[in-house]
Amino acid sequence: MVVPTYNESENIEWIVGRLRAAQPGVDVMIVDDNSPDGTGAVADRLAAADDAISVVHRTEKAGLGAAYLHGFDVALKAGYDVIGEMDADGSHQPEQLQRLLDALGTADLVIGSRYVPGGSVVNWPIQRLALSRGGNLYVRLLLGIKVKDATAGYRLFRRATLEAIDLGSVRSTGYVFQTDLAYRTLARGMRVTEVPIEFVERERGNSKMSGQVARESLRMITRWGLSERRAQLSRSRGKA
Ligand SMILES: Nc1nc2c(ncn2[C@@H]2O[C@H](COP(=O)(O)OP(=O)(O)OP(=O)(O)O)[C@@H](O)[C@H]2O)c(=O)[nH]1
Ligand SMILES: [Mg+2]
Repeated sequence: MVVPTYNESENIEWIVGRLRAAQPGVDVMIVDDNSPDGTGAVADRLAAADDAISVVHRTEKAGLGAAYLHGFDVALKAGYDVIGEMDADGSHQPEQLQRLLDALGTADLVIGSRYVPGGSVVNWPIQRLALSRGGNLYVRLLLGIKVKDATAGYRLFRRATLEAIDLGSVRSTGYVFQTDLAYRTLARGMRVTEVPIEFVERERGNSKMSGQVARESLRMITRWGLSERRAQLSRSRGKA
């Protein structure tokens, strides 16, 4: 599991401890963007005490997408067959990882979803829920995909999936990165399965969600949606 961190010193030991307890067979890679709050040093201490934990230190905050691309690259080179994503703030419960693992048998990408039956969000203000639901609706309409929670960040990828989706050409850095990867997986004809999770709002530390991150999402989804429509149009002209 790749766990990106930026200023999660209050959370990282707690969440990694829970993950190691819930899934002793799963290795953990913390990817820290030189957090000013010292998260990187806490991560180093955890890694020194447990061979299943490793740390990738990056020089500056460059967004969630960039951190994941770096982590995936290291994990692919290390030979892992299944590579996952999980937030460090407690929103993704390690005790529910088994649900994602169970679904992997028939999927190329498994998404822990808030918006399929049985999924839920705990402690989100109505505005935050509206932004997330609205964003997902926009994604479904513009991209024409059926995924209910395309922005979710609790995931498992098969190695073959990450190898197929051309990570070198990914440009998204904020949360739209998640949508980008789901969209690329579907475009390759690969199977995406959603399993319900209970997403819990962070109790400690600060959100990195920002207007800039939201604007990047809107801009890129619109751009992909328009080129999808153009491709459909030229396909139907070709048939006519
Ligand atoms: N390495 C790295 N990690 C990041 C970056 N931005 C966010 N993260 C991590 O990505 C995960 C998700 O970010 P959050 O700030 O929790 O975003 P969020 O879940 O939408 O916001 P909240 O609802 O407030 O929790 C957390 O583990 C963050 O520490 C970044 O630029 N670099
Ligand atoms: Mg969070």
